[in-house]
Amino acid sequence: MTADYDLAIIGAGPAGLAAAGLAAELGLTVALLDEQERPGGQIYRAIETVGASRPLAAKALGPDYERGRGLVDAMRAARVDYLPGAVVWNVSRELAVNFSRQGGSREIRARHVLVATGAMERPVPVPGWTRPGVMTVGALQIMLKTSGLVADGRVVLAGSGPLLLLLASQYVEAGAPPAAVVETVPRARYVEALAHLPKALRAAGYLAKGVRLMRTLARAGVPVYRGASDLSVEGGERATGLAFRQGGRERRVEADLVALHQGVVPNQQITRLLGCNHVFDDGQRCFRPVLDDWFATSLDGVSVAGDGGGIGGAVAAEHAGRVAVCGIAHRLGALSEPERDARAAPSRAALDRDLAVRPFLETLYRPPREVLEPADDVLVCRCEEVTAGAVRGAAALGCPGPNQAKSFLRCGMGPCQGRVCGPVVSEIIADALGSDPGAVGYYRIRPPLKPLTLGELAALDTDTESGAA
Ligand SMILES: Cc1cc2nc3c(=O)[nH]c(=O)nc-3n(C[C@H](O)[C@@H](O)[C@H](O)COP(=O)(O)OP(=O)(O)OC[C@H]3O[C@@H](n4cnc5c(N)ncnc54)[C@H](O)[C@@H]3O)c2cc1C
Repeated sequence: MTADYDLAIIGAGPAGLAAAGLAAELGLTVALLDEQERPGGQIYRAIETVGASRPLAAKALGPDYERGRGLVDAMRAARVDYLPGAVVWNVSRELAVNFSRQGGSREIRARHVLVATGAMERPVPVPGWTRPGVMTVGALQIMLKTSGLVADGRVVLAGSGPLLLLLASQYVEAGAPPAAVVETVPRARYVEALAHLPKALRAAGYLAKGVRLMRTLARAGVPVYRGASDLSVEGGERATGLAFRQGGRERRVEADLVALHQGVVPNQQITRLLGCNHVFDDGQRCFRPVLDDWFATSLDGVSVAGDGGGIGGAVAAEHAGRVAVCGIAHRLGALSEPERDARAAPSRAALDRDLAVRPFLETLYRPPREVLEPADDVLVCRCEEVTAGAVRGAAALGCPGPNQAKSFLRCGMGPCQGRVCGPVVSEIIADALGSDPGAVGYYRIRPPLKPLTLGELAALDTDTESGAA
């Protein structure tokens, strides 16, 4: 089988952009595919358009956002076949990549595939989370970046993680301070996280940024409720408030919109589809693909860089993209072993420095049990309307894992293909069986990864021997 490209990169966030630029510089032929219409990924979403058309959003998004401009400009200047609006719905073990674009479907073949598909927000299945008027914090940030929009009315942000505080402060800068921030980090967790502080100081910039964000909220007079638990979105046809417990007291804040967040987890759809080995990372409380020192997976010819390989943040994603490309270029014969090592050394050192803050953050922001194992009447699979109780019931009947739960309940079989409920279904079954998610496993993922019309499928332009669909 002849390849169209040396390297196909899926995802044009910091990992994919940095990888594409370096790969082209090393003489590899590169295709860079992303379902978004513009490069930048999650963090640098709309970076090319935001300044000119939405100056307010640009100011609100802050200096870290600006870092993306250099990455995007370098990719644009490099010899890279950049394919925006390309939704990848299948990758075969023979390294054929199928994607929908402009109403049709295409296939490209590569000698190596780099998966740089980033992270997704962890589901936050608290009572009432499916009511109209509830969104995720990430979704609010997407509105701000792509359209310069802030939500109307009283916005309450609830949960934990750096993105929660970041968006709250971006809302302040945009002139729309949230009505309240409700943080679920227990007080004891701060003490526990202190053990990791000396190491975290190697990446002190992140700690300073956290302090800055909190100061911004304090200056704007945003009420911050700390140590909250038992979150529940109240309302009838739509959300009207958020109830929670704090310091042994029941509390309630009025809201027109509640935005929930409990950190992000790797997007593992493509590596699962390819049958790569995965491991459950207890520190990050999520599955991630098993990777070697060069970010290669267990399947020859497939690597992963960025948050898709384990959560490290945007700057780490960029460095990982470059290290991965050095490994790929060596595998494809474009770099000798000493050249590979020398070329990767600065990025590897920067990556190590940047990741030093992770144990601190992971300890502080470990998701609470009430989100990992929600109450029986809470919906966990929104597509097929399956509750946590139904999943527990299936486990009690002998269902040993998420794939069997699919046949019992259809959970994970809707349009999102388990992306939303996957992490929580594994947690619930593991807890019900007195096991751990690593042992009960995760959904088996099948193509198409994303909804695909028959017209797009019929238009598939391919001459593969293996067959694409
Ligand atoms: C909603 C959201 C907002 C975030 N905002 C911030 C922030 O403001 N600041 C911060 O520090 N961190 C933020 N993060 C964390 C963030 O993911 C960064 O750590 C960083 O963007 C990771 O870079 P990456 O290159 O690994 O992936 P990403 O930047 O996520 O890029 C992955 C790209 O892959 C594309 N992709 C995924 N699946 C497919 C497919 N099947 N076909 C085609 N393309 C695909 C996506 O469209 C995306 O552009 C956010 C995360 C989320 C989920």
